[in-house]
Amino acid sequence: MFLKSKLYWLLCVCFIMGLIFIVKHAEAAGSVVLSTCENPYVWSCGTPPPSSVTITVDLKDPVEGKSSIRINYDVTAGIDGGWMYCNFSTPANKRDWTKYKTISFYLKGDGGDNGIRIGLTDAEGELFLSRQLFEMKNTKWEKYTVNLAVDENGFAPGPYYQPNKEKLQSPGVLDLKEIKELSINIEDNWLNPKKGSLNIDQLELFP
Ligand SMILES: [Ca+2]
Ligand SMILES: [Ca+2]
Repeated sequence: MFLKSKLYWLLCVCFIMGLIFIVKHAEAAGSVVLSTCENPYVWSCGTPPPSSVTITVDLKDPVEGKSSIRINYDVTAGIDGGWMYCNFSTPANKRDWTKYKTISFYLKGDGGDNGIRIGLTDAEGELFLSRQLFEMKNTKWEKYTVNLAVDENGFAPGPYYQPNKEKLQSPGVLDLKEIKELSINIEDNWLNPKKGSLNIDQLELFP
């Protein structure tokens, strides 16, 4: 009897663990990796001279694979105190994100006072920025997750680069059907120096 009940409970535990494994596995299978950050050429960056921004692969200490993407920026001497932009053109370009609820990525800062916001441009050209400012004070890898929605843990309409609202079909609505662009937007602390570096790795969408 004792042996029988022991076997029963053992089978129960195995069954539950099996279920947990299947559920976890199913979730992982439903995610999609946007970038493993092994190839710098799918990223494009711009800033007016004499400011500068460069994108390279960093082989030291990646989260996944062989490398992460490293962005070095110096916008100290730029127009209006500097401007920079860094966008991820493919494979985000016109991709249907409607199946996904969150985006995650790994970020490592340089200890400086600046931060980034993740930006999404929808099919109508509307720019949305993550409400959370991801600070560069943290010099260790950290995983961040953002809701793919206009809400407090997600995005808000960006304050600049917006198309004419009257011509839009869904102003203020983040339409995930054709995401044109994923961007990294440096936000400075309004003090000098407006320069530094950051590393980013493993951008992924989750259902
Ligand atoms: Ca990588
Ligand atoms: Ca819209």
